[in-house]
Amino acid sequence: MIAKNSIPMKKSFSIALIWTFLVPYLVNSQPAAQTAPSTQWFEEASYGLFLHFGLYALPGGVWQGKNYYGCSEWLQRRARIPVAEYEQLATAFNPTAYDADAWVRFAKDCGFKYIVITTKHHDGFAMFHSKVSTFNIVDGTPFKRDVIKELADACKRHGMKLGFYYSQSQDWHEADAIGNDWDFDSKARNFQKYLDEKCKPQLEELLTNYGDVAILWFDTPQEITKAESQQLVDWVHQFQPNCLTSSRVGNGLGEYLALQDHNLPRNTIDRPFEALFTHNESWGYSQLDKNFRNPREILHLLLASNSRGGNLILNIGPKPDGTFQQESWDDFTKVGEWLRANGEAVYGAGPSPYLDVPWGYITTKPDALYLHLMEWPEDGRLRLPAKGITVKEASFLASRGEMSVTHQHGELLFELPATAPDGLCTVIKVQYSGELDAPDALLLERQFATTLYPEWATTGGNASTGKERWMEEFGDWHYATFVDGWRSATDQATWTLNVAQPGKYHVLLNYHYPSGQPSAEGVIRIDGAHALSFQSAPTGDQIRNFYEHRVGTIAIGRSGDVTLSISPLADASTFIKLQHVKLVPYE
Ligand code: FHN
Repeated sequence: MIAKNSIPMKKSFSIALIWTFLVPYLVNSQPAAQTAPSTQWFEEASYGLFLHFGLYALPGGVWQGKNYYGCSEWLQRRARIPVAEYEQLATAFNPTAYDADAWVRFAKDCGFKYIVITTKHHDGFAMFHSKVSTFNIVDGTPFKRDVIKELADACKRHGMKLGFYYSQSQDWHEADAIGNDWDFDSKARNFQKYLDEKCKPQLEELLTNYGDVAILWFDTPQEITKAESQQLVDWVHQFQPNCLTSSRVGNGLGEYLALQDHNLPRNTIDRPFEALFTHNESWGYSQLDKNFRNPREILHLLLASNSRGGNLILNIGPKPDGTFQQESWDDFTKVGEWLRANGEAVYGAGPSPYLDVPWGYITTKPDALYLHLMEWPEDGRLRLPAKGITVKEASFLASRGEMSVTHQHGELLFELPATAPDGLCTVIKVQYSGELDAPDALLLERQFATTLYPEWATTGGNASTGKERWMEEFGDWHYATFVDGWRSATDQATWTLNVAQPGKYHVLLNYHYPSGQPSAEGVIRIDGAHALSFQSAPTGDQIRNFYEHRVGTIAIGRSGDVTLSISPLADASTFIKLQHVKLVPYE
């Protein structure tokens, strides 16, 4: 049940009066005790649609004949467009093909359970009818329609939850907000004035004029203090106690965690969270960005998020006419078709109890495992260590067909057809009784490559795990976790493998090792015994320069839990920055 112990403030005065007379009182008074809103619906939703729609769609990444690759919604800042000039975009913004009902029907068909739309991005333009600033879609454009109102009404009609993205710190239109250092002098900034006179009044409008708001999706909490973040959370809950706030309100607040852009977790996160990706690379529509993720890649993102206990929110930047690009229409629809047949394994499903499986992902419900096979075993045999349970039934979720499954020595063995029943990803539902005891090790199979990531390693000595990020285009963040810091022969990273049967594997090391230094030599040990020595090659100096180097072959001579460790061969001044190890079956 969701607690409703805070009563929304009635709007009986004009906003101007409220701000003149009540602000000092509201700012100084203690917020009413709040019960945190329930995240239950969010955790069950699993899949959300993000929409970055705004004036930036019009230039779509091109300004005065120059191409700005990457995030189109940052165009004003990247091209240092003066406010007065940027405002002119509004006079041409006329998305006459916008059809909120069609958007929401599309979202439903594609399997999204909530939508979050930009109501005001960093450029400061309100996509709703705001009385606080005329820099809004109704007062400032020939379109004159309230995009957010139409979407809110359509969501209500179709039973779709709706959240509002609102850039609380950056507002390049305002001298007192953060971000515009080409028009304004940041030293003269009065941030609290901006909070009081634009940010909070606009939030109040959003929270009082558009019905139930599921999420207030704050973003880029730059330079904001904890007290200011808290003000915003309290402000939201004062009007809508059930509205969730994203962690990007800043300073560790917010009811759920929005991960970094374009970043997936490798381990289960014990807190409601959302991974966020765009369909291509820009969040807003860009004429230049054709780097779309295909349906299979989208499904990987969804299942990688779900199997670690969180949601995926996937973004479209609508075109300036108010429609979606055909690629998004087609690709999201295909994922939606898959979800129609397999949604039981996604919506409301819990995280995997396994560290990792090499063929796909696992999600769970009470007394059921859902095995998402993104790769299909060539010989039709699949094993899953699963102690402590009795299988009641195993079947393909989409086709409902049953299969042969035996349970021996704590392992389930599935006999599967030669080809996957569902090309995109076949789900096997395993219903069981008992208490599942999943191995705390990575499965090493004779039919699949297994990748050992730093997040699953135990490091010893000076070796430690870290993370780097970089951009190829502006704003398209890429991440690499790695093991680094190892310099002595006793420093190491170790993975535990659950091995099905003895076998030989190619070893591919993916690492970064800048040129201009002596080659690094390392050793791979199996169960502590020397298995392979290797020498590094230079990879290039940029942190994005990782090289997948096949360094040799190892034999694993027994089944059961086996350790694989890597160390420098001898004490040295440098060693590789290791992104992952891939073991590829030799035969
Ligand atoms: O700067 C924004 C960006 O434009 C986009 O809105 C993303 C979405 O998560 N958030 C910020 C960068 O993290």
